[in-house]
Order: sequence, then structure tokens, then C-alpha cells
Amino acid sequence: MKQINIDYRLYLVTDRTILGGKSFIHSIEEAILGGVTLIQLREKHSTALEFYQLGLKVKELTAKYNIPLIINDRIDIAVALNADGVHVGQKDLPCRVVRKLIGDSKILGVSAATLEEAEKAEMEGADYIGVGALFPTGTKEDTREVTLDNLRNIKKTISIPVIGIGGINKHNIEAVKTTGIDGAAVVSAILSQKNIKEASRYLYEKLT
Ligand code: TZP
Ligand code: MG
Repeated sequence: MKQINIDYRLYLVTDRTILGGKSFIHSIEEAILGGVTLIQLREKHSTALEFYQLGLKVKELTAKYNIPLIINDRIDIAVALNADGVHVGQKDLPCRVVRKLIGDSKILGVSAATLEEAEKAEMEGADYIGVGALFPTGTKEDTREVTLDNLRNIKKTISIPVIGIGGINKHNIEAVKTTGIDGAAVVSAILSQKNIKEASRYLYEKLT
């Protein structure tokens, strides 16, 4: 069941609404060139068809650079794209149900804001946990706050990789790294930057 050899260090989660006119596909390519190690396609307002068609384009890039593509929320779209995995939250289909649907060979990520949620996800077959929001974020509205101490405690307690998320940027990345996490998931500190490649490279180097 466990996916091995996945580099979670710098996890780009997408949001097409913060690009300020920049091309989405070009932006993703720049982020990859800067050092992003995996990508989650997160589309909160698209139709299934839009999501799928966009996924096909993003998959071309992730295949070209040999990095995993994870689909947010939509198991059907992940299966249709033969993506590398799915990421679900606490209000999506339960982890054990998603695992059954996608099979053992796909990556399953679960959002958790407490140790209990993290332990449950691990027990139910998650491959990694996304923990946040660590800092204030303008990218997601209904976040729950997780302190760096809570993150450190989750990391110490569970065995699967732990990824921090929420407001991570060049000013706090070093503090995040002290928690021992396996990676940092970032939206705006990469995608809303003028020079995406440089922003991505800066974060990647801090995590390496
Ligand atoms: N889940 C928790 S916080 C968040 C998500 C998807 C948004 C993170 O975005 P940013 O711009 O990196 O703060
Ligand atoms: Mg979700």
C-alpha cells in the first residue's frame, strides 16, 4: 500500500485565481524548473470537463519532468486522468473509502488539523498527511489553525510523511523546517510571485 520514494519536499498546490494574468501551464513549468517536487491540481470552481481537460495538460508537464500529479477532491477525475494520486479533506469521502476506490498503487493524501485526524488517516491507508493551516492564508477560507508545536507533535507521532501547509513563505520556511516535516505545500508563495522559478528555487533550497 505505501508509496515509496516520493519526494514531498516542495509540494505545489495550484490555484488559477491568483496568477494575475500569467499563463497557468507556463507558471507550473517555471515552478517545476525552480524545484517543485510534486503537484496537486486543485480546482474549486471548474466543471468536471474543465478540470479533466486542464488535468490532461498538467499531466503532460508532470510526465515530462517525472514528478507526481495529485488531484484534489475528485476521485473520478484522478481515475480518468490516471493521475498518481488523490488528496482529500475531512469533509470529502472517507480515507478508507477513497483507498478502496483508487487501489493500493495510487498516492492518497489526507488533510488533518489534529493528531487524532492524522492518526485516523494513517490507520485508514493514507500515504501522507497535509497539516495546516500553519500561518494566516488568503488562499483558503475555512482553515483551522495548527501551531508549529502541534505540527512537530504530529510528525513525531505518526509514521507516514507529514507535509505542512498554509501561509508558508520565504519568511517562515526555516521555522517550518525545524519541525522535521517531510515537505512544505505552497500556493501563493510560488504562484502569485512575479518570478515563479526564483520563488520556487528559494523555497526548495531552504528545504534541502
Ligand atoms: N489548505 C490549508 S491552507 C491552504 C490549503 C489548500 C491554502 C494554502 O495556500 P497558501 O497560499 O500557500 O497559504
Ligand atoms: Mg477537499
